Amino acid sequence: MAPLIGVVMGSKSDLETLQPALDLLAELGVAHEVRILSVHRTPARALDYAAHAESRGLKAIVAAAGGAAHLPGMIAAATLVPVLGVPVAVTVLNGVDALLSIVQMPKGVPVGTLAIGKPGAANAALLAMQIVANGDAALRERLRTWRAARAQEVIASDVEQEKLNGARGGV
Ligand code: RP5
Repeated sequence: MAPLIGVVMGSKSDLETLQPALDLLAELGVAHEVRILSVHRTPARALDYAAHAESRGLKAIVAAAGGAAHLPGMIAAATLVPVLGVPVAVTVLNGVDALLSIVQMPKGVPVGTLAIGKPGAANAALLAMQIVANGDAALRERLRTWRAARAQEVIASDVEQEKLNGARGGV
């Protein structure tokens, strides 16, 4: 099946950070592809990918990078497919450098910026799927079920905690 979501990163070393995104895309059954594209080491390949994203049918691109982190912005500059940026913590600045780089896109070329690291990667995948779900009712229902299950986990923890409180005769 043709990919609907592209997951791109500046280096193979970013892959571990992106794993939660890939796991969610697989769990929710959304066709996706993974590419290693560096805008400072392989600029032509990165821009070619962005230039053909729309015609290839991609509906959203998750773009992750660390350090100066210009990949999401450069991809966004070459396509109208929504780009969701994930800052990766790889330098002594622990991802704050990448966060500021990605979030501070100048007016006119937006990059939706998520949190640093694995939580941001997971949320980027969820947001990308929510974009796809605008035209896919079945996917929207899978996302609804997934989110309800997360709520159920918290409720189960709270019920367990209430039992402990009761056993102690109150906190
Ligand atoms: C960025 O530089 C990449 O996104 C990666 O986070 C960082 C380090 O890359 P490697 O030196 O591990 O290839 O472009």
